[in-house]
Amino acid sequence: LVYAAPRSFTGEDACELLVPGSPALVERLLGAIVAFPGVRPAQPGEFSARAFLHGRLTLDQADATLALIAAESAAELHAAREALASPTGTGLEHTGAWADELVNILALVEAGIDFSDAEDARPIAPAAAAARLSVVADGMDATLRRGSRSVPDHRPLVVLFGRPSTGKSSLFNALLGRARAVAAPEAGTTRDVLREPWGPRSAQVTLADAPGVLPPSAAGPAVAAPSPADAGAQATAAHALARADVVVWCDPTGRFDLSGPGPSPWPESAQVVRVITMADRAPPATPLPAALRVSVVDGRNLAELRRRVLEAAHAAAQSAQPHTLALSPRQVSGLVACRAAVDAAAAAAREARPDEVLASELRMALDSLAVLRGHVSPDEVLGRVFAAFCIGK
Ligand SMILES: Nc1nc2c(ncn2[C@@H]2O[C@H](COP(=O)(O)OP(=O)(O)OP(=O)(O)O)[C@@H](O)[C@H]2O)c(=O)[nH]1
Ligand SMILES: [Mg+2]
Repeated sequence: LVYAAPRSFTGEDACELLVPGSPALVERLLGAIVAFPGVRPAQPGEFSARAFLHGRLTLDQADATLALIAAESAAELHAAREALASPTGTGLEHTGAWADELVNILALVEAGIDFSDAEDARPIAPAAAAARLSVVADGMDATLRRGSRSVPDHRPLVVLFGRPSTGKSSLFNALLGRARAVAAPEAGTTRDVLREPWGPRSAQVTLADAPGVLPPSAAGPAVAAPSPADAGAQATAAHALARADVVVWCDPTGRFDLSGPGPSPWPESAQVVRVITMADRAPPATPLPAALRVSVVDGRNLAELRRRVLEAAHAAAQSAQPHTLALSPRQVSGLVACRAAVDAAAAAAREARPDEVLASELRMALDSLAVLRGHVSPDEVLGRVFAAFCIGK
C-alpha cells in the first residue's frame, strides 16, 4: 500500500507491505530490505516521533499511542482510542484556561512594574494575585487526584488478604486454573506479591496473591524482631492492599477479625469479599452469614466466588471511572512541576516579594505549563515520550 505525503501516519511518503504472518518469511523480507544501502530498521518510537515532527500528532496523542500499544484489555483500548481521537489529549482540557489565567496575572504584575512610581495605581495587589493563583493550584490538584491512575495500569486490583496459612495461594491457583503460586503448610510460604491478569477479556482484573498479614499485636516488643525477609513480605503485602480495589478476605475460622486497632489495611472505597477457606474441613463455630464457604479440595463455591469477585471489581471500576482521567506518567510529572511552579509564584505573592520576582516565578510556571501542553518541546521531553515506545511504531 502506497501513501503519498502528507497523507500517511508520519506525514511522509510511506509504503506498507502486507505479508503472511510467517516469522521466517518476515525475517527474510526484512533482511532483503535493509540490505539496500541507506535503509535501516526504525528506532523505538521513530514513526510517532516523525509524525509529531510533521505536525500529524500532538504529544498527548503520542502518549495515547503508547497506551494503545500497551493496552491489555478492551477498557484500556477504549480509553486510549478516545485519547487518541482528541487533539487536546486526555483530560488536560483545563491547561488552556490555567495558562490564560497565569498570562492575565502576569500582565497585571508587569503593568505594575512599568508604573512602579504610582504606588496606589498598582493593577493587582499581592493578596489578590495569591488568591487567584491558589484557584489555579486547586484546579491542578483536582486534576492530579483524578489522573493519578494512568491508562496502562487501570485494571481493578483484586488482592487476596488473610493471616498466614489461610489458603490464599491455594485459592489463587484454583481461581487461575494453574499452579502459579507455591502453596505449602508452613506459615509464611508466600514472600512476594504475585499478580496475574484474570477474568473474561472484556472485564479483566489483576488478581494478586500476597504474603499472609500478621495481626498488629504480633509485632509487639515481646515478640522477636521479624527477619528482614518477613518484614519485607509484610511491607509488600501492605503496599498491595493499600492499592486494592477489591479485597478477598480469606479466613478459615470465619471470624474475620482484624484484631487490633489501627487503620484498615485497604482503602475505604475497596469492596470486600469474605471467604471462609478450607470449607471441606470442620465448619467454623459461627460463620458470618455473608461469607462464602469455599474449598480448593472439593471445589465448592469457586464459581460463585469468581462471580462475586468480578461483580465487586465491576462495581469498583464503575465508581472509579467518572473520577479517573487517562493521564500518562509524562503528563502527571509535568502537572506536578506546574503545580510546584504555581505554588512558588503564590508564595512570592503572599510574601509580597518585589513584582519582578513574582513576574519571574509566573513566567516559570507558564513555561512548565507550555511544556505540559506540548507547545514547548525540549529535546528531553520528546526523548522521554518516544523512547518509551518498544517497537518501530
Ligand atoms: N483441606 C484444605 N486444605 C487447604 C485448602 N486450601 C489450602 N489448604 C492447605 O493449607 C495450607 C496453606 O495453604 P496456602 O495456600 O499456602 O496458604 P497461604 O494463605 O497462601 O499461606 P501463606 O502464604 O503462608 O500466608 C496448605 O497446606 C494447603 O494445602 C482447602 O481448601 N482445603
Ligand atoms: Mg501463600
